[in-house]
Amino acid sequence: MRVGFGLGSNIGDKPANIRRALGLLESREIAQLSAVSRIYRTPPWGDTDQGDFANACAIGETKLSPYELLAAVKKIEADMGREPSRRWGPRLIDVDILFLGDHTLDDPELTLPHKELFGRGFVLLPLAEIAPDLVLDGAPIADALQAVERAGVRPWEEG
Ligand code: PH2
Ligand code: MG
Ligand code: MG
Repeated sequence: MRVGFGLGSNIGDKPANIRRALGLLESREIAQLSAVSRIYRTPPWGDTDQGDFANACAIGETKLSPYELLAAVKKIEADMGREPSRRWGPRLIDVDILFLGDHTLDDPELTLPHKELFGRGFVLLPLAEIAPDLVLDGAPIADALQAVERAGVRPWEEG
């Protein structure tokens, strides 16, 4: 089944953390990735009292069920050394499941598609880069991207 991931980091070597998590998604056979976006530098959203994030998105194929997938990404976060923080606070690595096929799920543990996806330029821009024709919950990603605030979201290299 097709799966989309959103990755974020704002502690340590941020791009390296993103790349390591992407490598673990593949080496642990959680998903076979078919497209990975560039890494973007993004202003902190939701809680602005912290450093910029590195963000990226990836798309692939998985055989795992929603909750197996959730456990697997949580294990990557824990194994990489993520420590508990405040809501929307600093994190070494965050691996979010953005969508899984056409699954819709509204559970405190897991919402599919990801509940805040449509409000977040730091997710929509990298996702649209690799899946410009994606439609989620009936909403074309291109339309969502037009509507969202995405000031300051830029490729990492631009500094
Ligand atoms: N993640 C959050 C809260 N705020 N801001 C940016 N720029 N990037 C993130 O990945 C991010 C955030 C909680 O998941
Ligand atoms: Mg997140
Ligand atoms: Mg998360």
